[in-house]
Amino acid sequence: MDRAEKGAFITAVLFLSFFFALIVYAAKGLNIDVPTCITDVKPYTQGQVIQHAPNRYEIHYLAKMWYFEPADVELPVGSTVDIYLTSGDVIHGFQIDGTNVNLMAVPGAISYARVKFEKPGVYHIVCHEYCGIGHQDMTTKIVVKGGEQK
Ligand SMILES: [Cu+2]
Repeated sequence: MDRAEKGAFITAVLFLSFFFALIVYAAKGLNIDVPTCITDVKPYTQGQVIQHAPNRYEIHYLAKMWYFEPADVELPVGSTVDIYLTSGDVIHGFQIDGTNVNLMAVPGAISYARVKFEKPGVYHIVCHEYCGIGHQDMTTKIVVKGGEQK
């Protein structure tokens, strides 16, 4: 192997190892893992908000052409929320702006993510997977209230 080739090869391997190590560290050390597909929650056909304790919520989102259920949820600041997501028809996307929640709504399956809302404000949720003629209007929001308003 040419010396320059060898150098480029070693540099590439070092870079990729570094990136890979950081991703593993984020997932295992900081618990910022990829969304889970879960099997221990029964499929549901209605969206709902369940409160378990002060600041502890569970939201079952149902994505359908072309809306999310429940729509416009209000939560107190500091809430930790378990997000469950399924679809009533086709594949939809689900992204909560300002957080790293980015899921797919798959009919027959349930996606799961946990998120903590540390700051008050309006968190818009958009469908980012093409789902038909009304796709661009498929949004909802979570309004987080309380604490110090800026
Ligand atoms: Cu959609």
